Amino acid sequence: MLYPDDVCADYLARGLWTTETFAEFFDVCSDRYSTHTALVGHDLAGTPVRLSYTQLADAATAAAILLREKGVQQGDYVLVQLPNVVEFVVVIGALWKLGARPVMCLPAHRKAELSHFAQQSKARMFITCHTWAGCDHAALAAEIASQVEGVEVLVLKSVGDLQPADQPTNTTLTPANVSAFDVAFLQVSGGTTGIPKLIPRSHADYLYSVRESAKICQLDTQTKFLVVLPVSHNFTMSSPGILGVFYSGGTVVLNADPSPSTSFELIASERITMAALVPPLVNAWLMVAKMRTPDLSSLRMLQVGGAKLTEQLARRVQPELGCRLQQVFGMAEGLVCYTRPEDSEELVVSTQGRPISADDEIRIVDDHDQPVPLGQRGHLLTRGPYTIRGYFAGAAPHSFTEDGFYRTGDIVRQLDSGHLIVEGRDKDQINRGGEKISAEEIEDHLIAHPDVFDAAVVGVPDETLGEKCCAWIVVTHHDDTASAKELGHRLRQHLRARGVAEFKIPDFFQVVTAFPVTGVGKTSRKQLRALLKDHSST
Ligand code: AMP
Ligand code: DBH
Repeated sequence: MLYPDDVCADYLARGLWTTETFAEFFDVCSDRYSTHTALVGHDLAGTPVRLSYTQLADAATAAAILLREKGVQQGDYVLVQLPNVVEFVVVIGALWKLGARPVMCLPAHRKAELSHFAQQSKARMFITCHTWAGCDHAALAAEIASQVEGVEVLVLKSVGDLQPADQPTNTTLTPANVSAFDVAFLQVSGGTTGIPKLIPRSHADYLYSVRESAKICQLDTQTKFLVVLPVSHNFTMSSPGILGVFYSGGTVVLNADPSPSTSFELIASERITMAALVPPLVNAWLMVAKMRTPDLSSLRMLQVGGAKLTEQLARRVQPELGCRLQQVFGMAEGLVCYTRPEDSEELVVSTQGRPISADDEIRIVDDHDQPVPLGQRGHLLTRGPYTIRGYFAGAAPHSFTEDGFYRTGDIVRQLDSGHLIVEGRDKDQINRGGEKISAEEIEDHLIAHPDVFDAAVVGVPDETLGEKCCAWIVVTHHDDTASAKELGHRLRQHLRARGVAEFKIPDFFQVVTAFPVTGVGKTSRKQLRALLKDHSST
């Protein structure tokens, strides 16, 4: 069990949690909203698709039968790496119907991340597509399958591939005997340690956050939600995301192309009411909106999260896009904070919102885990009805306190109203426009190169992305003839060859003969990073 028994019993007794599983959740939604449009988008072949709740449920049932024929069983982990296409929703619905567990890979993940996820989860299958956005995902999946025992590959070309060849006459599936307190799927973490971590989320905890999020965001059957960020990301899935929309009977519109103009066309043609973005995309939307004056009259709420939104950008959203802003500060590990529709303009532009639930326990502490006075900056620790108590397979135990609080790695301060302001972070992570990069992970890859004696990866401020990534390198043999540019080129190729996701490849390389040492002469990587961060930003 993911949460202690007494905690499960308490959340259940108080009605926060229910025993509903995702399979039941999908059935309830399709019964309740049957003919209403659930999903609009394209399939992998580029064919436009519109599915009602009943049609989506039927497609998921058919896909479940197909996947069962291909050997997927209850409890199996299945890597799913798909862009924003209808197949993604059909596949996860199918897996849940079987009581199997999707592993929510991002399209940007490459060999290094995917093989780790496959190994860790002992995945049964890897479901992906052919070439998408220049990446041959089928080849990638084949490579993973050749390295990790027991992984079958299923490459989809269109939504039709999810229909079994002979549709059995009795298409009902035996409901899987699944506990709502058990793992429903694995989210993936941006990570701060050498390897990205898998995040086990249960049916009960996740669906609780989905129901509460849908209420907070006032979703209903009229909601039309535009998905621009990767659909498998925790923000897009659950805050309130596609699941919140399905719970409320609204319509999910998938955009497979993140360019602002495509989004603007969809907002106008589908009468979109809500969209979710990371800060750099807000910037892009504001720029293009100025030039093109699109029809955004249906858009009521623009959610922004994943990285800190500057107050300057936040103030421009309502006047320039004509919709309300909602800041969302969340994490795949659990805790999600929202500014509320009823909050004052000041709170909306200057805070990252307050937690979903009165049962979210927030501790803001100093370096010795002692609480700081209200209003002062400190490390954010949290525990509650939808925050994990541990990573998959017990990884990174130090990310949790003995009494089960998750150490978020964020530095925050809290206002009397409960709203949090994200002031910085204490984790070795770079947040590149919402995409998280573990410094240690990239350093480990760099150090494996023969020319690299030592490496330290730090974030440098960037106007558009918030931060970019800079790798400081001490070379093994200093060679005056080889320029930093050449070395940077070699190291980029080295990282790509090791299968590191493109967004994690440093934007800049700096070559030095030795790393500076701190006042006390220590050269721990953590201190080095702090020191180099100062150098990089001056
Ligand atoms: P992950 O644990 O990979 O899901 O990433 C979650 C992290 O993203 C949080 O711990 C924050 O560091 C960062 N984050 C998410 N939303 C915001 C936001 N609205 N403002 C600032 N940082 C954010
Ligand atoms: O960055 C995140 O991981 C995130 C941001 C907003 C998240 O997981 C969420 C909302 O649920």
